[in-house]
Amino acid sequence: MSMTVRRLTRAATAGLVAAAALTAAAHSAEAADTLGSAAAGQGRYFGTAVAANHLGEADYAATLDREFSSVTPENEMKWDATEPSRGTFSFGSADRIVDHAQSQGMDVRGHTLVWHSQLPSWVGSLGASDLRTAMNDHINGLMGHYKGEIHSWDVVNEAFQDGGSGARRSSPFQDKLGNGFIEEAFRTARAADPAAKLCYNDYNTDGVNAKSNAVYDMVKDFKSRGVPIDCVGFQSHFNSNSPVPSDYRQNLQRFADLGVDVQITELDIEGSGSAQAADYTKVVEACLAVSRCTGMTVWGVTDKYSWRSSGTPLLFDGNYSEKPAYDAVLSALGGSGDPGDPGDPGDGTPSCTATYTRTADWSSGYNGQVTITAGGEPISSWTATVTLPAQQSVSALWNGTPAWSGNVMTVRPSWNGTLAAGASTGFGFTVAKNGSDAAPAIGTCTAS
Ligand code: G2I
Repeated sequence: MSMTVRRLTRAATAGLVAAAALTAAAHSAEAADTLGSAAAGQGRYFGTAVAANHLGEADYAATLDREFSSVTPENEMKWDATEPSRGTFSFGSADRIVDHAQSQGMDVRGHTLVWHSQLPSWVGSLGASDLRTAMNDHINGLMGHYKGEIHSWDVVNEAFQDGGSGARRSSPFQDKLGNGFIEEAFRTARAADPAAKLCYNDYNTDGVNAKSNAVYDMVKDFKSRGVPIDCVGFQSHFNSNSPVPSDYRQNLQRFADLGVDVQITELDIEGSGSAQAADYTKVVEACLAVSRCTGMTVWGVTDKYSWRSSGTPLLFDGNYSEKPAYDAVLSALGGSGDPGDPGDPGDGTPSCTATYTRTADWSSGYNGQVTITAGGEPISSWTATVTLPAQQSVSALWNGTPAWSGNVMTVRPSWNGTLAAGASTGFGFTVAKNGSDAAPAIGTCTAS
């Protein structure tokens, strides 16, 4: 299909999509038992990052379609994916995500137009004048293709350095075009799709600090000079080294007070159980407390495909079961779990989730650890299965009692069966690889 036809098709479809989104919102007002519908009840969207290559997985698509009202392509709209060589645009994977979202009445966030990372090498080798043209051509190419179909674009991503200086990060754009490249990108973006909200997006700007101060000063300057900017994205990748800041809400509010919307754009919080759930609650409550916080996006559907998968930072585990963090988010959004949903608090049904990490690795073997987390009810026992690749064998196991059937190891508690709601335990094991380095498959956790 030629690009012209594709553009016409995309624009014509956009009208239908708006109608579908309205229907979804009207329907959801009645039963706020999903993230998207509960957030809609608060006038917000609740989105997730999506990878095109997982859309064919039935459980992935079902969870995505049921729970979320917005999607962000995780990698598919980045420069290396969309313009791998100068002037040759490829939209196949991004189109798959946009088409899927539209068929479900979901909105789409565009991520990202100008970023130092996932940048093809040809961009870095251009001289200043060519680079300026290439940057503007890239913005026009993407925004033109998706004109009218993207609710917010991350126009510029991560242009400030980490640490205390508040300085700009070195990149081909910064080094060759100077500070003005950000302003130029926003002006080009406004002309390319006047209906899209234009965001600046960054990480470690979630609390008040030197980096967020520098972004704040830039936004203030843009607003005072009429440079088009509509929103600031706070990525919000949290873990024990970078916890949810105590002044998170205050920081969101000071940006909103400059006259821009704020969005939580890439939320994930490493951890598990009730501690992780409590951190998610803080984030949702902060957004809801700021009227210009228009929506939240988690950076992935399931822990198993997270960029930080070993930190199990998302709302659904590797089996697409709702984690305590899911219940906490739903509840903070004012939604209520379906009493029939295993894992929802108060359903009276014991449940658990099992997540796997390789904790040590050497040429002939490895150690695996399975973390068992109780759902919304206390449990007195749990059962998890570990299916090993055919060649591998287990030489030791601790904190669990194994039973074997072929290469399937069923593990029950040794001393650690009793768990409070949301609490975690786990078992570990040592595997002889015997020539296979593949990971074991962890089955669904059952509890009593
Ligand atoms: O690093 C987390 C995020 C920080 N903010 C900007 C986001 O765009 C960024 O997303 C991550 C994706 O979640 C990863 O999936 O960006 C990474 C790259 O900067 C993505 O990782 C890349 C791998 O590095 C590549 O090896 C891989 O080919 O994903 C690619 C596609 O799977």
